[in-house]
Amino acid sequence: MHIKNYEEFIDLLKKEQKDKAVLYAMNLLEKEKLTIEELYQELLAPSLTEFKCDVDDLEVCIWKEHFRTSIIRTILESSYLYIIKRVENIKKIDKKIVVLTPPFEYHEIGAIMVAHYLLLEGFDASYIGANTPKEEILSAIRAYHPDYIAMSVTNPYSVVVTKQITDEIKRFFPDVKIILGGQAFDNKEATHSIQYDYLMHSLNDLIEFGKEVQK
Ligand code: B12
Repeated sequence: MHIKNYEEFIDLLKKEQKDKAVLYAMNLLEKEKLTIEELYQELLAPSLTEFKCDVDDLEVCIWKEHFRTSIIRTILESSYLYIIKRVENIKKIDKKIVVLTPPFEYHEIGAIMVAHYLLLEGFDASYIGANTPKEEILSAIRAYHPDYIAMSVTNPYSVVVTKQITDEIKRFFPDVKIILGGQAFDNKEATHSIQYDYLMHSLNDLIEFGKEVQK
C-alpha cells in the first residue's frame, strides 16, 4: 500500500488544487512509482468512495463532490496515454466488450476504470458512456457486435431498468454475454430475476475472467 502517496494526493484534493493533483498522479505513472492499477485502486477510487465533506452547507458539499469527481475524471482520461503504451506490449484477447452504465445511472467513474482494466488485460474494450438509453445500447450491440456487455450499476434504483435492458439483450442478442458489476450488486440479492452471465466486483475478478476466456 502506498499510504504516503494517498495522503499527499488527498491533501491536494482537499485543497481543490486540480492542476497539482493531476500533475501529482501523472508523475507517479511517468516515474513508474505506481502502476495504473495501483493508482486507480489505492488513490483514485478511495478518494471518492471515502469522500467526506467537512462543511455544514449541503449545497457546498454537493459542489465539492462534483469538483472532486471532475478531477478524478481528468486523471482517468490522462492515464489513457499510459494504457495505450502498456497495451502495445501485451498479448491481446480477441474478445470485444462494451462497457456502459444504464439509463439514469450517472455514476461512471467505476465503469471507466473497468474499461481501462479490461484494456490492460488485453480485451478490446470500449466505454460508450453513462446514462445510456436502452435504444442506444441495442444500437451499440448492432454496430459493434460485442462478445460481452459490461454494465456498471451503482444506484439501487437503477436495478429495475437494468433488468429491462438485460431482458431485451437476451431476447434480441442471445449470444451476447452480460457482465454485471458495481455497488448496486454488492448485495447479490439485487441480481434476483436479472438475466446475466457474470457478476464481478473487482480488478481480481476481471483478471480471473481474462484467464478463463483464454483457456
Ligand atoms: C461521485 C458520486 C456521484 C456523482 C457521480 C459523477 C460521475 N461522473 O460519476 C454524482 C454527483 C452524479 C452522484 C449522483 C448521485 N448519487 Co452518488 N456518489 C458519488 C460517490 C461520492 C463516488 C462514486 C464513485 O465514483 N466511486 C469510485 C468508483 C471507482 O467506485 P465504484 O463506482 O464503486 O466502482 C468500483 C467497483 O464498484 C467496481 N465496479 C463498478 N462497476 C463495475 C462493473 C463491473 C463489470 C465490474 C467488474 C466492477 C465494477 O470497480 C470500481 C473500481 O474499484 C459515491 C460514494 C461512494 N461510497 O461510492 C456516491 C453514492 C454512490 N451516490 C449516492 C447517491 C444516493 C446519489 C444520488 C441519488 C444523490 C441524489 N440525491 O441526487 C445521485 C444519483 C444519480 C444517478 N441517477 O445515478 C449513494 C448511493 C447510496 C445507495 N446505495 O443508495 C452513494 C454511495 C453516496 C452515499 N453514501 O450516500 N453521485
